[in-house]
Amino acid sequence: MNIIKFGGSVITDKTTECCFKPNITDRLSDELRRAMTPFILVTGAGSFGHIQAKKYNLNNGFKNRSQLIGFTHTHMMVQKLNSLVITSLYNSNIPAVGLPPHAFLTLDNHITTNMNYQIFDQYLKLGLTPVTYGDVVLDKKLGFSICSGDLLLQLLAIYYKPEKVIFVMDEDGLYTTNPKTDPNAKLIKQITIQELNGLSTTANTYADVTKGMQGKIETIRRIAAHGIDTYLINGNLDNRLYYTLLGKSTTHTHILGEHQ
Ligand code: IP8
Repeated sequence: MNIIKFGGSVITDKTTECCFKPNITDRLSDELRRAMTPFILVTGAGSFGHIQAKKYNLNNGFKNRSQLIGFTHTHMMVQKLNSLVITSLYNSNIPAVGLPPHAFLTLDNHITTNMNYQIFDQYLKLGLTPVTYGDVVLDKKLGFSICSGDLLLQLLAIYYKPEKVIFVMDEDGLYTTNPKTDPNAKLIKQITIQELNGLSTTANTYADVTKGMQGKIETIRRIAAHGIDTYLINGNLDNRLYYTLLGKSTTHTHILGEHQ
């Protein structure tokens, strides 16, 4: 089994509120269908969540009642994105089910306190692909806060110990420096966690409420510590996901899980 995250920057246009990318999502769904390997899908919120969560300052918790309508708006939009992704999978004949995080997980000052894995177990057993996503959730200390797709991916990876964790992003993988600003940036094909530690300070960062690339590296570290391999791939290009799923040679970054 594999655990895959469709990044918000791949399946949405992050510069325009609630702008879905149907063609890319449909092609990725088709690659998943062709690969014929069981998986859990997590999606980022992209422009269906980050713009709204920032506007209502949701990640810092409940401060006043005027945020509540922002909670609902953000929740509505990420749910809408989930429905668009499920529809895309459905059109590729992949039986899937949307699992909203606020219904199976709670946080306490951003830390997970309660996560219902049984709901994933049961759907997987039936042959249904769980599709979950970054959302606003209850937070014991803060009232509510953001649960990112990366946190979900990390929790699910540690629980299921998948063969591969795959981040589908809008770049070819991890670079030696920020490829958006440095023309000499070089793609890293394979890296150990020890090597990655030396790189983290130069990593690219995006204006996300959930920390972007910097947070992703922290997530990858935690996943690798459990001996799980992570791949960073470009979802904008044909067959990168398909070949990675099949273990065939393609362009990506492979972060090796730590094996004691
Ligand atoms: O895009 C963020 O999830 P992410 C969720 O995976 C919201 O960081 C609601 C902004």
